[in-house]
Amino acid sequence: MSLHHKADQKPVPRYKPYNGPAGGWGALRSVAKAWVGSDNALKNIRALLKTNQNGGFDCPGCAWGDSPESGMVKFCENGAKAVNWEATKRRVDAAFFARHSVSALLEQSDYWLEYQGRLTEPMVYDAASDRYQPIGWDGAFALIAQHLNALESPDQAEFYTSGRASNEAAFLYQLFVRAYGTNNFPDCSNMCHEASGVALGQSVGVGKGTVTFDDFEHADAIFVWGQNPGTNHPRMLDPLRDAVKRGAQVVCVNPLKERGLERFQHPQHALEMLTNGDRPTNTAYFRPALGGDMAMMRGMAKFLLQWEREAQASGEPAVFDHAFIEQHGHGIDDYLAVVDATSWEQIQAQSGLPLADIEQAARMYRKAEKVIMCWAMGITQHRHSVATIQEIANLMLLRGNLGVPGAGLCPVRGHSNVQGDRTMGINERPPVALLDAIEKRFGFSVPRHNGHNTVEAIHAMLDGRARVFIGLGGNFAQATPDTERTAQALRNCALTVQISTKLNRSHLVHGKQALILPCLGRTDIDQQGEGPQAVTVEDSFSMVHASNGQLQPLSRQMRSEPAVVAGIAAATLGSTPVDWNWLIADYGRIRDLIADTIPGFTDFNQRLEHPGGFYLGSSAGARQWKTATGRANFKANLLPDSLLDERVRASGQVPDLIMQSMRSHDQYNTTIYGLDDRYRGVKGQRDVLFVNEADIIRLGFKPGQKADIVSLWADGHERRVQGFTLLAFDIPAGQAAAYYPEVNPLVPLESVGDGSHTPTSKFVAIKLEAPRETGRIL
Ligand SMILES: Nc1nc2c(c(=O)[nH]1)N[C@H]1C(S)=C(S)[C@@H](COP(=O)(O)OP(=O)(O)OC[C@H]3O[C@@H](n4cnc5c(=O)[nH]c(N)nc54)[C@H](O)[C@@H]3O)O[C@H]1N2
Ligand SMILES: Nc1nc2c(c(=O)[nH]1)N[C@H]1C(S)=C(S)[C@@H](COP(=O)(O)OP(=O)(O)OC[C@H]3O[C@@H](n4cnc5c(=O)[nH]c(N)nc54)[C@H](O)[C@@H]3O)O[C@H]1N2
Ligand SMILES: [Mo]
Repeated sequence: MSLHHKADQKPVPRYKPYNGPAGGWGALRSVAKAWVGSDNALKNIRALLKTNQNGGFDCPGCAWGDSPESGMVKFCENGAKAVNWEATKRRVDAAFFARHSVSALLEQSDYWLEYQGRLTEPMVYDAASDRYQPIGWDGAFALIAQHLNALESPDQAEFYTSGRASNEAAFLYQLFVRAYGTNNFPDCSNMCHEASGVALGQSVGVGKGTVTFDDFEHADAIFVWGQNPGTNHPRMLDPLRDAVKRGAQVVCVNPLKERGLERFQHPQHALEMLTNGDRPTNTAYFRPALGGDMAMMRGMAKFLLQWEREAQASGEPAVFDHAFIEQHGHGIDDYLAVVDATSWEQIQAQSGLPLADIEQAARMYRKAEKVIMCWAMGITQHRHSVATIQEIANLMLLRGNLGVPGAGLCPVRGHSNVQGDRTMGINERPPVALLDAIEKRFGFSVPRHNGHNTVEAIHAMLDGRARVFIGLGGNFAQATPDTERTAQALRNCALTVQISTKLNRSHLVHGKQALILPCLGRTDIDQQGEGPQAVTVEDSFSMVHASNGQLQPLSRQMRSEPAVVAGIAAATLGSTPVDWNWLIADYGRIRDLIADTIPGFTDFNQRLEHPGGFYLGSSAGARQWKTATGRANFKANLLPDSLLDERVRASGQVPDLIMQSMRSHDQYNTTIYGLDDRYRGVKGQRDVLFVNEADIIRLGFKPGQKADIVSLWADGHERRVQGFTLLAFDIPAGQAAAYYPEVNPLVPLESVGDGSHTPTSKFVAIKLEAPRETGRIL
């Protein structure tokens, strides 16, 4: 049960298909339990009522936006869990660390670690006692400065960011790091929507989505590719359901029948709840092979081309939007040539779909005047993700589905401010214009060479090329691939610093010296010299708005993220290029600097006063193309020859299954709220592998048995996780699914997206073996 039982009680694992709709009574029941379970019920109810309302705080859950006009209280079951999790009364303080050595804590599960509560005071690792001990803030800042200033080159330090950091924190952080002298900004986005940024930048000149909340009310069709909004973006179910209600098509493409995409009941609609009525959230559902989406899209393009030619021959209205293509497009001939050259056989084999399905999807796309395409991790975490996302753009350009109300591209972001962090300059490959603007405004010469992304940072730490790691949020040790090698990378460091709200494995897998710096979260009141401060965030629709903490912080020793960054900066650089501590007294001063350097933020402080915030705009959404050609580019990518990487084939073994890693309903990334996954029918367990029953039998096992999972990659490393229970599940043959982060040890560090460097978390070639300890129980 979410948060209800203590993390150290052992639950009984169960597995039984879930028959209810998504949302609904099940969600309310789960939230009620979370409230009671956090020991802080009243406080949390007050907090929730303030979430995503003007004057309240931005939900620390996902990056889905809300209509700025509506005053409705907007929160969802999983947003409620996120708020509740942060607003706990439990504390991890000096007494806690005195009780537990780091080696003892390493034996605990991730679930147990985070459940212990909020970090409340700065701590430093003491090797002699293998314990964290208290340290003053000044001492902590001095230690960091000493390490940073001792490095031979600033490029020997890595500065990680997770996507909860506010715009103010992120802006200060990048300013400090660049003034220090490096662009080493590995961030969670490198493991998330990086491919969307790279692909769309080349196709339409901007790495963000082009739609706003209102567009969903005007679309004739909404495609949802590789996304599970019922769990990860529950507030998105409303517009999907409304779309179905008014007769629009909602087309879901997902190998798993995700409950939220099938039926949804709104927990805040009294009538629906009472009658137990639920409404469909989709009108068609296609279940491709893992990584088969691009082939499906290419098939759709091939049908469109065929119909376009037929229309031309018969004089019927055109299928393509010729006026748009003429005025805005570039490269259509090359693109149509590769569409022609792609064989139906390859399309069918790689997509895993019958041609009739692809034809139906193509018809639905053609029939709709205005189309929105949404996607998330099922699309972005593959080797050919950049090409796949460019194929989405190609399809949309063919029919001019860009820059008109009700149509456009919608990469649905993950962390609540991951998009804003990039806008603020958290970017290891920074655009020249950004660097020029910083140089001009602050008068120091910025580093011009590219820095490390997440995977490059791990390699650098493994090889000893990087020796200091600083994490502004997140859980680097668990979120990254190839867990054992990443752990080694962190342990190689001279110093690791984690700026965090909660205890996690990254505090335990540390460098020779290590610091834990406890910070305020989104829900906490942020009191500074000039009064309580608001921070700002940007959602998936490029809306920027303020977030005001509402709850009294648990401890006076916690500091805000901007204050921590300023402290590190002042200790390392003194008062250059800015007076860091003066900025912290009033974040409006940081926003003035943002207004001076980041495009779109002119008069930042004044515009924030508008209720609901302001829209940054989208150049592609306005049909302005900031690409090399100055036009919207059709990208002529070939389908991959084989979805299987050469290095898998070179292992000499044939995979038993291809596995994706995904989120359960009771987690936020590496934060585990509970051991259940309600919509998939799983209770009290996470070490499970979802497999088709026929495959379980074919591989010589029985449903419910345990197996070890080994991944294939020809580099001499063994990658294994042990004792996973095989669940017979409604999943296409040949596929498997398991939970992130439990299976991260299986993702090879070298298995990354072309052009995105994103670990291929949705495509891992695996074999099943009888459990090592026990032998096969047959
Ligand atoms: N409650 C909650 N909310 C969250 C998060 C959380 O952990 N918990 N995480 C946040 C973050 S950082 C992110 S990035 C988002 C993630 O949001 P999602 O992208 O929805 O997250 P995943 O669980 O990784 O789900 C991937 C979905 O893609 C499908 N899929 C996998 N492989 C393929 C494929 O090859 N093709 C297709 N078509 N589908 C595929 C899976 O079956 C699954 O439904 O959510 C954000 N919101
Ligand atoms: N196998 C596999 N791996 C994946 C994925 C996958 O689908 N499969 N998904 C990837 C994706 S999409 C992402 S985004 C990454 C996520 O990677 P991260 O962002 O690094 O991981 P999180 O689990 O979100 O980080 C949780 C920690 O952040 C800290 N925290 C929470 N709130 C705050 C705050 O307000 N401030 C600060 N300073 N700290 C805070 C807490 O200490 C908590 O323990 O993981 C990636 N890894
Ligand atoms: Mo993400």
